[in-house]
Amino acid sequence: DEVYDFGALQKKWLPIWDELKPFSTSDPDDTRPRKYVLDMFPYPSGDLHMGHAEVYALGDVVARYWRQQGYNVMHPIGWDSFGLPAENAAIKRGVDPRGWTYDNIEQQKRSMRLYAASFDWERELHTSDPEYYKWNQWLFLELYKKGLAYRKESWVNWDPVDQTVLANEQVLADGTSERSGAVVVKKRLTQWYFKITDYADRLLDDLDQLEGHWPSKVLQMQRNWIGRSIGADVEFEIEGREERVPVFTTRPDTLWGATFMVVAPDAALAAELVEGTSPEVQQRFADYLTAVGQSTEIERQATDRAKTGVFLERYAINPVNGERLPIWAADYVLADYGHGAVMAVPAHDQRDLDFARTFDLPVRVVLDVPNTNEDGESNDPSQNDPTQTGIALAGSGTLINSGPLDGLSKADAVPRAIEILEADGRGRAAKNYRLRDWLISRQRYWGTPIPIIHGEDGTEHAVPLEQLPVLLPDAAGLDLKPKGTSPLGGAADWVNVPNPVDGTPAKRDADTMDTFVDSSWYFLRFLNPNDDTKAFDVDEAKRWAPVDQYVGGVEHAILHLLYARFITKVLHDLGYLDFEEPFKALLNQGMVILDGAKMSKSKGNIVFFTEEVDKHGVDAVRLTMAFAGPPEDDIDWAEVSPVGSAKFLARAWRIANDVTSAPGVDPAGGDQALRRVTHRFLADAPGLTEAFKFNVVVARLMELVNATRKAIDSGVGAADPAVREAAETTALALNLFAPYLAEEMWEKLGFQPSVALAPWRTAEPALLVEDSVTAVVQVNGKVRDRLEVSPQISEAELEALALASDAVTKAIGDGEIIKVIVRAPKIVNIAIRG
Ligand code: ANZ
Repeated sequence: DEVYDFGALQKKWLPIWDELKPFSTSDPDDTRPRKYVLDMFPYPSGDLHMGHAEVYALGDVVARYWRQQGYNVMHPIGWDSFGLPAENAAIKRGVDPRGWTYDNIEQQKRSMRLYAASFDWERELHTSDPEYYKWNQWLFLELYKKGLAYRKESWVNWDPVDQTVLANEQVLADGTSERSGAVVVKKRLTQWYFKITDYADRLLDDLDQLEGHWPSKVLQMQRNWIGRSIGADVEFEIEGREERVPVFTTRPDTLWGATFMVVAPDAALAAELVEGTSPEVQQRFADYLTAVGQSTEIERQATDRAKTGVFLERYAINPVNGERLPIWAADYVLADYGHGAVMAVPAHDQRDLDFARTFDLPVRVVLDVPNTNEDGESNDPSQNDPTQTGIALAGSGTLINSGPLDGLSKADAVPRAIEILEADGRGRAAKNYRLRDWLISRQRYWGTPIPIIHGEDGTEHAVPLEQLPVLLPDAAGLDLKPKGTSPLGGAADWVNVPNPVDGTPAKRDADTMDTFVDSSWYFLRFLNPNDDTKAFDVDEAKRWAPVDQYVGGVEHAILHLLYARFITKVLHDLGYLDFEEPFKALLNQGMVILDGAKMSKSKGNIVFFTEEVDKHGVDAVRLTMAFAGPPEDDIDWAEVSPVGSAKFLARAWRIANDVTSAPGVDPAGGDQALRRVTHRFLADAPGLTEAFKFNVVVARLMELVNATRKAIDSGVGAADPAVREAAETTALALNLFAPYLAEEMWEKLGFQPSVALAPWRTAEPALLVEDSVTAVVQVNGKVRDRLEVSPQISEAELEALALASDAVTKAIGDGEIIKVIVRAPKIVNIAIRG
């Protein structure tokens, strides 16, 4: 008997697949319907890790599944190979980031091929190849020409360790850098931006189309990130100042309750207002501004933080009632949201109330908010006084103390207030977004050079298309250490170029692009990765895109997905794409953890990919990933059993070895009980797979293998065609989870490779009509017959059937029946004397 030797199978099948190319999608005459299954491509930080092992196992289940269902499946892979880690590693070791990156790619690729995900390797790409980043530059210029790429000076998030700017999305909730862990500070710099805010409404509204196809958590995170608020802009006159000051409010209904105004200390407006006030105020303000500079945006927004501020000794006039409102500068108002100033309504806004209580400012209730206890009865009215309770009345109610709005509900008062403001030219309906433009320039080496040339006179010139790519200069001789300006600026030969207009001395833009630009459109490049005449092929995109199923980590819930959605919409508007959402469906896998903790180098609790694969084999590791639980859940590697997986695979392997019937034999006459198990599985597995219940499919497959083993060992025998049918079904199913063994079983069962191209089989309806169970009939403890009966059979019916059996009557002979014990539907025990 042969043994299950995963190492031998891996050695045997890899070269055969290389030869057969079963996963190639390059045949233009292929008429099968298409599916595009995409796994998020890896960053080559070293060898593959267990997180990769999970995502590529699960993504491959989907790709292989659709292939079995008769689809032509595009399933490409490449490397997201620009980025800071390469550069930091290079600085640390004094090597070239290019060498470090491509060495890692080589290693990952070897592991990836061994891991046997069904990728079309002819489409492999690396974003750090000039053949790829040339088209990043093309994309940049497309946006530039449309006014969607622009440069401005602004406050940016600055990572003081990596010495580079960060997108808002790269600053963690605690105010530290996602990259280096350093506390992020603000710095004023001129940077390149992509105008994603122009697309805010579409990015938000189109999320509705993805409902049910993307995890709802991700949809919610995207919605929050875009953060659309609907309200009004209200213009306030300022005493002693020409221009009015607009504020954004979501509650124009509370305008009569405004008792002061607050401006962000770091907004230009604050500095303007403070000019011409007393020297004491100016000093106090200057000190405050310095203090504010130390805190992060997150801290400033924290609700539990003590309120601080400075009275500017200036006054605003409420446009609806002419009241004088003192103007304060306070850091809970942010400079770059709305207009950097608010009308403060302490009775109905908690932050304003906290501030008013700190500085003893007036509070005026303008909404009668019913205050009811749990039984719905009215409570003590003092409970409704924010000055006493310290709790702002945030709910709905009836307007009071509000002139023309009195008696209206909040819902009616909001539009009415806007009408009143509009009639007077003092305001209008307005929307605001949390979303900011996408800061794409980085002062680092290992990225795509920005294809712009700056003239001495400050003019900007796009590098002509025929001069693309603007190649990265050689790293040799450049100082890559972070210093706040791009290392590319140090490459004199590279940076100094003639002005494309008049030949006068000019300089290349020395910044490189955020690597999220690279990954915002890579799914299109896979369609024609070797075309050096265009970024992607419009017809191929029509044929294959959008991606039918995207698979990857929830860590990309905001940034990457939002950027890819944005770029897709831009390319749609430019006429290149006929769709507006890049990823029709999204599956987020959980993390692989150990003993309940995230694996990390510093904790020393890393499970290594190569070690697991060496120990248990690729198939067992992949099966373990699929069997561990719902894909979204984290997998604790201490609680799963790759050893158990390997044992199961060995059991499946022995079945294929045991089968003695010839291929093609008609299973109709085979054992009905086993056939029912097989066909139930054939019927259920597709729906379970499409619902991502891979673990259930594996559990059901284990049942099938157990049933087959029992049939072989218990009289049905290895020659029964039902056994062959079950073994073939097992091989087809294992193709999703354990491709090496599946291929070997398939061959053993007498078929040509590849099992990955063999179609799934349809269940025979007759075998699904009603499940039967096997009832055992014993006479004096000895099994005399087995009966196929309905699981719902009654005791009396089963007893009657048992006593009518030929084998049983024969066994009883002349004996006298003393007792019949029936346990429906499984057992009948007959005791006789004689
Ligand atoms: C008056 C008011 C009364 C407000 C009330 C709220 C409740 P979202 O939903 O986040 O858009 N605001 C406006 N600009 C701000 C800034 N730059 N920094 C901090 N806060 C700012 O919040 C909009 C509300 O946040 C606005 O509506 C404004 O306060 C405040 F009972 O105006 B409101």
